[in-house]
Amino acid sequence: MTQRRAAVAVAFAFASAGLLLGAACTRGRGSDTASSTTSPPPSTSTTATVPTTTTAAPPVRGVKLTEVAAVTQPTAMAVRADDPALYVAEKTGFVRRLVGFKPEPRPVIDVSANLTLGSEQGLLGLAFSPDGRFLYIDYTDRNGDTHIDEHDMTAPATPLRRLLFVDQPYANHNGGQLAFGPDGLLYIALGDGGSGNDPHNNAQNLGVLLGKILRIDPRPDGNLPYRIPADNPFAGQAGKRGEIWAYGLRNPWRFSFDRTTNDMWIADVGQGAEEEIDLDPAPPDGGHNYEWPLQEGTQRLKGDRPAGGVPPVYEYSHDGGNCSVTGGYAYRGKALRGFEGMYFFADYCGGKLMGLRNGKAEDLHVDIASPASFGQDADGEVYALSLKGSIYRLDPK
Ligand SMILES: [Ca+2]
Repeated sequence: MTQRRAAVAVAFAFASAGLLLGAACTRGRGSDTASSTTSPPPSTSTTATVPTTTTAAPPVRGVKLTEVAAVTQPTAMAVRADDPALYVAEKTGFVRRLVGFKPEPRPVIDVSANLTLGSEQGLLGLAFSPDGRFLYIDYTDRNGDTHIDEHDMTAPATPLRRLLFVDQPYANHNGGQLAFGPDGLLYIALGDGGSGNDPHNNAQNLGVLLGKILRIDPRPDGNLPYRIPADNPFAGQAGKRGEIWAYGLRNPWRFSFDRTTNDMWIADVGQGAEEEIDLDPAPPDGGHNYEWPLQEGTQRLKGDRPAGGVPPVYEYSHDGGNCSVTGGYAYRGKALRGFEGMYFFADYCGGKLMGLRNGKAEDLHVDIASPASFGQDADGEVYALSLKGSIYRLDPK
């Protein structure tokens, strides 16, 4: 499926360019022989089905970008129930409310005094509780450690409530995505802690939170800041963290749920060679091992494939200037007829908008400067966020 030439020099060049997203940060593996594994498309996935539209209108000719807003270094976007505004996280520590795509002068949240701002650090994610009352943010503090805090939208003067603190051994691979699933629970992305080749083997260690996606009920339980759902895959198992939903991840910077099918899409940033997109088909059942650092994509890195490991549904190499996958959304809006169910993503360095469907990705011939993230509004329309400061809506060409 992919070319297998190591792109170490290219990777280093981009790594020095102030990357946000945890691209290559270590030596290549020389003449490693790639695993013979292939990564077949999920034959039973609901994403393989393209729903027909209810109208007879023809598909649109293509996608173009419309710049709708200008902010500072946007890293994430969210919408809130019964609120027409868009909420944007700025890497520098502000959550902005955009009304009619115009940022309000006062930020909703300001954690700018409590941040480190290395390339993969800062304010990295935000998500609203399904009822819109609470806003959750993910940021790295002055020591580079991860905080996930809760803000009560109905009591804005109340200090942030600390939900989760995770010590980060290195500056890179902090994850950052927050999203509520179709089950109403909060999912949290955490990278492997950083450096290269996951030196502490965090991603395969079910006793630690790094290198995972977590699933929690964020409301407190007595003195406990959150609850662990009893049906989490490792809940109640000795030596394993009950918060863990998925593991074997390097830096799952962005993940999302298909709002129609509930498929879970995970874009896991690769190291020196392969960028990967993983899929937990609906109903997502969790507990899956996405194989990092034993494998990078479908290439052998530190060991054999683990029993029950799940290879990516799509991977691409660093050839041609790619460096770091930015995951997006399966399209469920109305404007882009013919794109229903297509998973939009981009590469942070390559900058091309891509669409994945039925295991195949196509170049949509749209260039985005430094695409750090994507967003989805209440209607399912999708936005691309450029770290250079623009928010673009994906519109019909
Ligand atoms: Ca993997």
